[in-house]
Amino acid sequence: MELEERITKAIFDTSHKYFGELLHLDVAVCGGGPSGLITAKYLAEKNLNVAIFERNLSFGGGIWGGGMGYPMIVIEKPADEILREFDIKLVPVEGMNFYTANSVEVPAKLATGAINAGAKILTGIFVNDLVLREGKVAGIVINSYAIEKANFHVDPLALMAKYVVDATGHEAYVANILARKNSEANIKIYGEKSMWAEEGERDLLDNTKEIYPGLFVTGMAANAVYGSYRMGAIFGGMFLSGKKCAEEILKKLDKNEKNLFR
Ligand code: 48F
Repeated sequence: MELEERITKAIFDTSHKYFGELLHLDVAVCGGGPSGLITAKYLAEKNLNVAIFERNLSFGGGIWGGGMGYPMIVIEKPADEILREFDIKLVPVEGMNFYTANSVEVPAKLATGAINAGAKILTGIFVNDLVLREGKVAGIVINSYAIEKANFHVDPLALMAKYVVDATGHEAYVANILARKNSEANIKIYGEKSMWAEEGERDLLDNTKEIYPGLFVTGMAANAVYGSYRMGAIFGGMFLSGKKCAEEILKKLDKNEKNLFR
C-alpha cells in the first residue's frame, strides 16, 4: 500500500471509530466557549460520555478576543476557584474584588482540562437542529459548518443524547430552534438586554437550568433565553454557570438511574 493510501486509511478508520463513540452520548454540549468547556469538564470527570460540538475550527468562543482585543479578561470571586483547578494564572487587581487572566491561556487550559477529563471536542461542526421524542429533547442534528456556510443542500446527521446543553452564547441558537420549530414546546425566548455587568452576572446562575425536558442552557445563552443583561469582558459568571449546569445534569442523571433500579 502506498503511503498516501495508508494515511487516508488511518484517517478513515480512526474517524469511523471516533464518530461511533458519539452515536449515543450522555451529554451533547453545543458550543465550545467558556461555559460549554466548563460544563463538559465537570461532566466528563464523572466518567460520562460527553462531547462538545463547536462550529468554528477553534474552541474558546468569546474569550480569545479579551476586551476589545486587549489580551485580558476579568474574573471575579468566587469563580477564581474554578480557574485555579485548571492551573490558570490569575493576577489580582489592587483594591478590587477580581483578577485578570490572559485571554489565550484561559481557553487553551480550559480545553486541556475538558479533554483530560475525557470530553471530546469536535470543531467545524454546526448544531443545526434537535431530535425530539415524546416531549423531550433526545439528541442533536449536526452538519459540517463549511457545508452550512456554503449553503449547500446537504442533509445533516443526528446523534442521540440523554441531555443537550445550549452553550451557544449570545445567539442561544439551540433554544431558539426549539422555540421556533416546535410551538407545542411553548418556549419564549426573550433575547439578551444591553450591558449591565453586575445584574447580568447576578442573573446568570438563576437562568442556568433545564428549560425543556432534556435541554439545559448555560452561559450567555441562559441570559439570552430569559432576557437578562449582557456583561462584556467579565467572565466569572460564565465559569460558575458552566459548573452549575454540570451539577444540575448530574443530579438529574442520578435521579434517573435511581428510578431505574427501584
Ligand atoms: O460566545 P461564547 O463564548 O459563549 P459563552 O460560553 O461565553 C460568553 C462570553 O464569551 C462573552 C461574555 C462574557 O461576559 O458575554 O461573550 O456563553 O461561545 C459560544 C460558542 O458557541 C459556538 C460559537 O462559535 C462559540 O464558540 N456556536 C454558536 N452557535 C453554534 C455554535 C451552533 N449552532 N453549533 C455549534 N457551535
